[in-house]
Amino acid sequence: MPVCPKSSLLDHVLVVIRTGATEVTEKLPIYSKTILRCIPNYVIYSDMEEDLQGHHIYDVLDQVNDDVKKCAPEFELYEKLRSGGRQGLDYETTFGSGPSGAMDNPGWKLDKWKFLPMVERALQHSPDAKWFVFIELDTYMVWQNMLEYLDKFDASQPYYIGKHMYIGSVLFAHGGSGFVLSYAAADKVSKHWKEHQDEYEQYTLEEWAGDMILGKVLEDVGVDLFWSFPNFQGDSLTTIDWNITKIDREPWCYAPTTFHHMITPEFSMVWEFEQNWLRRKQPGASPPCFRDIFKSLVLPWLRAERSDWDNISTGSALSPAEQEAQSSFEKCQAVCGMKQKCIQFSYVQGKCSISNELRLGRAAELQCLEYSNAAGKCIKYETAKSEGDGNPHGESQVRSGWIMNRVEAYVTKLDQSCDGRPERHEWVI
Ligand SMILES: *[C@@H]1O[C@H](CO)[C@@H](O)[C@H](O)[C@H]1NC(C)=O
Ligand SMILES: *[C@H]1O[C@H](CO)[C@@H](O)[C@H](O)[C@H]1NC(C)=O
Repeated sequence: MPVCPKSSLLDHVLVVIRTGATEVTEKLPIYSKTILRCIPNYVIYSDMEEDLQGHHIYDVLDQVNDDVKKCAPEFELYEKLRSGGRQGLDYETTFGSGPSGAMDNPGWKLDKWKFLPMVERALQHSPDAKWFVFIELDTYMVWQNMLEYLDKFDASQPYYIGKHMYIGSVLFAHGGSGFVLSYAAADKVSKHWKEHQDEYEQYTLEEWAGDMILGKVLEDVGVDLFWSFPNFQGDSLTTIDWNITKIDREPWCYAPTTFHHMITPEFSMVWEFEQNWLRRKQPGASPPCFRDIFKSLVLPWLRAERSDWDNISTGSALSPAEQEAQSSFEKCQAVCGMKQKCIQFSYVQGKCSISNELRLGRAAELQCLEYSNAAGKCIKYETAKSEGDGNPHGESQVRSGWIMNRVEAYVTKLDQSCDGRPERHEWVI
């Protein structure tokens, strides 16, 4: 049995999971094995109604006007799903294609239509809830932190809480990072949407991001976004820069409620970490912060050299004098060592990359040259030059390394930045 967090809010939060038929079979199993086990009230909204792996999944698009369904091309997928289910879909429809990956998956294009009906449905589903937490299947939610965080707000007020983002002049909470509406805010959105459904459907036809469309409605009803970075943030365990700084806040001393773009092994790692934390937790103890997660799950993996490992950074350019670094792992390491701020590097046959940012990265056979945050994955790999030397663990494998004394100094410096503060510093409130 898992250890689950205790909170007086436990029965007053509805967790709303937004997904699509093209991804749900692959992503639901790890969700069920981990975080869903501790969430008493949740609901799953999708573009197709079905019973799957013991869960009922709702079609949240059934309220979209029929005229829209006829004229918006992305509803072709919806109609296909309604008539033939998932079986009839081809590979490209399911996974998308092209460099941006997920971005041109028809399932993703359909996604923007779910946001407004989803709020209304969630209210109907749990009319007594105080809070509605909206996440996606690749969002890992640190449930104990979410509960503790929400407890700091007055649920009777209209609240819209999340990681800030802009498209044009519209400010909104980024969907993949997770966001929260209090009952009062959700109720305003729902009422306003019902009165202006045609206008917002027209707006949705013209725009591409559902989280932004919802942000527009919140703006229209006069509910401001509460900027909660880094309690909400958009990176995964392995791709986050552990000192990423936005709106003058460094994550280290804060408690995360979400990680985004999380893959199955990362779900397992953070879940195990949370379980251990909850088992040892004393009443009133501080919540797990970024620094605690770093020390348990990242630091033990860092070393001077790791084979078949890609730290996933874009790196800074090497000067002509440093081109020699391209000739071997050791020379690459030496160049990083000579640059004062360089903390990690990676090497694959003929290509050295260095970086001042600390990221864990992932086991990999190929070196990632371009990582897309939007797609949540590497979009350009270095193709290993095959020299036909018959050595599968030779120079064509990517290797990474960290400058370990700098990692130590990095941790010390960031720790001091938390410990030097007079008050508790885990939450943006
Ligand atoms: C973390 O980032 C901040 C802001 O960019 C910078 O001032 C600080 O030196 C960085 N800390 C470390 C340990 O690199
Ligand atoms: C990590 O590896 C990538 C290549 O995979 C490289 O471009 C980058 O510079 C390395 N990052 C760091 C921080 O060393």
